[in-house]
Amino acid sequence: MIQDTVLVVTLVLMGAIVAAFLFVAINAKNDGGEYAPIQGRAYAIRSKLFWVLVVAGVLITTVTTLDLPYAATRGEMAGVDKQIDINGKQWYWEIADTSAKVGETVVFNVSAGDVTHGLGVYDQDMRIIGQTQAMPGYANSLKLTFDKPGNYKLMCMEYCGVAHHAMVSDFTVTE
Ligand SMILES: [Cu+2]
Repeated sequence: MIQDTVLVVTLVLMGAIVAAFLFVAINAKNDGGEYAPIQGRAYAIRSKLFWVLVVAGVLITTVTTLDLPYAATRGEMAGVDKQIDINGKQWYWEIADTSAKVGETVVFNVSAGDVTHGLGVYDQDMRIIGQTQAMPGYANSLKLTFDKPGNYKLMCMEYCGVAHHAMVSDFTVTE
């Protein structure tokens, strides 16, 4: 799971920062030595590190945003197996088709008939795999590929009135 990887990487990096602080704190007791040469070296490292971080930041941002499921909103329909219209209303979903096959790439064209709703798609472990706003007069397209069979849930993610919590529908993915 990507969340677990992110957690481990975060903990490792936090550990590295803590170790750096401890190293500085422990070594701060020695006040011997000239400050200027150390400062010179530190500034040289810092200016290199700055550019490393800039390049890393641009690369990481680019790579991690390429995979956002909103390509369909920009009209990119290559590799799409089916499109399903979904209309949110107080307090139910009108869904043109409630099933897909494993491996299929589906584009949900999401709109709303009264007030603003939010469509969240959850897998069988109740992990959210995609979401988009459902707005009257607009169609937002959410592109998802279903890798695992099972019973998925479509739930409203925007408070829309007293029965908001009841806006739950099933979506079945078969082998
Ligand atoms: Cu709602």
